[in-house]
Amino acid sequence: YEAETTAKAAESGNKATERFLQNTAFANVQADQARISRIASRVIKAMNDAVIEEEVTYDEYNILKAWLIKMGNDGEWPLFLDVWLEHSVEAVHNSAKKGTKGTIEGPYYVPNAPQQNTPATIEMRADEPGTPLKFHGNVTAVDGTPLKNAVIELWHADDLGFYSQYAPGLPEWNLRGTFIADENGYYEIHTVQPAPYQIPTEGACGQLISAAGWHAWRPAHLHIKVTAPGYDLITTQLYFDGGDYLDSDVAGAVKPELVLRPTLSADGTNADAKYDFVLDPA
Ligand code: MBD
Ligand code: FE
Repeated sequence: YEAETTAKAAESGNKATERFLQNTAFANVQADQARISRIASRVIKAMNDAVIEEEVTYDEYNILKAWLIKMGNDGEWPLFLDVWLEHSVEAVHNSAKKGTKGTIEGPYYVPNAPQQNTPATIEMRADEPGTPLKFHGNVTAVDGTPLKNAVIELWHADDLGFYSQYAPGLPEWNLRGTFIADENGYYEIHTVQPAPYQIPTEGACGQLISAAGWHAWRPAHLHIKVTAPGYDLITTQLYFDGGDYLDSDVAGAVKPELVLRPTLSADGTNADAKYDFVLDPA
């Protein structure tokens, strides 16, 4: 798996940027001039307040300019925004939901992953490293109705912390799939446990992290989108109890309701994690 370890910030960053720009879902949002003025003024004021209160120098101002230019050159705007801002957007978006908690999507979702009925095994290499994980549970509505044929999209990093399509040397759909629950809303997906994920260190985001003395890690996580006809789509992530960085996720996206407590087989080689999803009506 040597090739994966050569993943470069600019490679994954530029792919995330390209992919994002292909997504035109927001292209027709109507501009509300008063709202734009209000929000833009607040953001500009927050930056000016920081400069005045911290007595920012010209040297520091020029470092900021160079760093923002690097952010674009590295293609890391999606990474920067998803790590340090998306969690607040998600909080607003899901504030009225009663079902399963959402959390951020992050920069590495790819739509239209190969679809299978469950029980199913996600696409992986014949010699895929990592602890085999049986991930299963029920999908219901908030009123308890089982949601037959619910659709579960799952994507996650491999045992070395790399995502297919964003790190070199991985099959296109490795550890990505779309799964259809059965007629009782039960799903069962066989995969491997992901490793914690480290934000690319040599790009603009990594530069900030090391300059500030922070760490660049996210706890190991599964990314999931769940929906069913007539129900809201929820985008979320699931984490692993006892794993590293659960209390210090660089992206601030961990919620206690989203932590799995897998059981291990008697010989310790296989993990089993059950999680029930609950959807809000559309
Ligand atoms: C990830 O895998 C991720 O989930 C987020 C939020 C940011 C960067 C990489
Ligand atoms: Fe992720």
